[in-house]
Amino acid sequence: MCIVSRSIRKRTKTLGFVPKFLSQTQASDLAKFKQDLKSAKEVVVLSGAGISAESGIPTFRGNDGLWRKLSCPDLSKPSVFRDDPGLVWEFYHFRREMVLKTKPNAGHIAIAQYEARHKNDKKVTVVTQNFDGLHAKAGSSRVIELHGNLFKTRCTKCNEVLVNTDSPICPALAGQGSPTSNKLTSDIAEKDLPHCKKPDCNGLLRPHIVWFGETLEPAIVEQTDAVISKCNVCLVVGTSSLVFPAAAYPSVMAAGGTIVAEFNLEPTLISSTKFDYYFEGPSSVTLPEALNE
Ligand code: BJW
Ligand code: ZN
Repeated sequence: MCIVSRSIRKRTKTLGFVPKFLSQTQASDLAKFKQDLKSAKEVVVLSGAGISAESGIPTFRGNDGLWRKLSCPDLSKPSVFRDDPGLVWEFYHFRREMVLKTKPNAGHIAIAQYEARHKNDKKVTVVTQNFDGLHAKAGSSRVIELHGNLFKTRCTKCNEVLVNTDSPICPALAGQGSPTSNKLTSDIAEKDLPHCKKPDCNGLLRPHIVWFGETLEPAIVEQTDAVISKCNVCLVVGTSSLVFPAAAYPSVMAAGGTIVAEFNLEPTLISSTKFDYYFEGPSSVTLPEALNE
């Protein structure tokens, strides 16, 4: 399958305006991108939910991104957890159980294999908005998780972060969290939800996920700033580029001279103005084509 690509940097620079998307397939852009990648020493893959869609995990803003008719901004707020932690835990229990059954797809694997092939001549870092752990499962060794991880908990009292892959995470959640139920409140009592095991704490645990209005972990932001400031080529994969600060990184990199290539099913709002390359199609197809030498 040949991927549709559009090279836009030269035109925006010389003409001073953004042309309409070019209509014909330009296979030569793929060759040019591969040439750019060849000379890169530091490569960043900035990924979003689209890369995991073909592993069976719904995207946030796609057609199947609703849970009980609620969208991600309806649920991903600290106030919702304060009001009904049981409801939020049901939502995360459903997602944990679903993700436990998934596997990395050809897109995740192409990135991990590219890193392995270039372990002596390039630094490849994945900066992901996803919290499904599939990049690490595929074998990527440098993964920065901007928005946390479904299989980590954080104590609301002592802030301890722990990995937890228990299924279910607590007995009260067994069989709960159906996405098709009409219930918008939970019957699960707070005392039956996961709690901190430190005897002197016993605080309520929450998913270690960054919700809207919460700041990203300072150490994560620092690590990300360090890799994006040195990056030569960035692949922006499967993100709508609507959520900040992640949405700002490609523009920051492009402004600093990084070559930026977008891989998506459809152009995003910023792709026509900010990026050098646009490769259209499912990332399980476009990434192997772009990364396999
Ligand atoms: C495929 C494909 C295939 C499909 N192949 N492609 C500056 C301006 C305006 C607002 C703000 C700002 N700075 C901060 C804010 C507020 C807010 C924000 O960004 N709001 C916007 C919505 C406007 N940001 C925050 O609150 C952040 N905190 C912060 O900045 O703190 C400081 C601060 C606070 C308040 C004010 C100002 C400063 C935290 C954001 C945390 C987001 N967390 C979530 C949690 C979800 C929880 C859950 O569901 O469990 O993270 S939101 C959700 O969106 C999730 C994702 O990681 C994130 C990004 O989504 P993503 O990955 O892009 O997915 P989709 O679904 O949107 O797109 C999928 C794409 O894939 C599409 O393009 C498809 O076409 C494509 N695709 N199949 C290739 N096979
Ligand atoms: Zn604790």
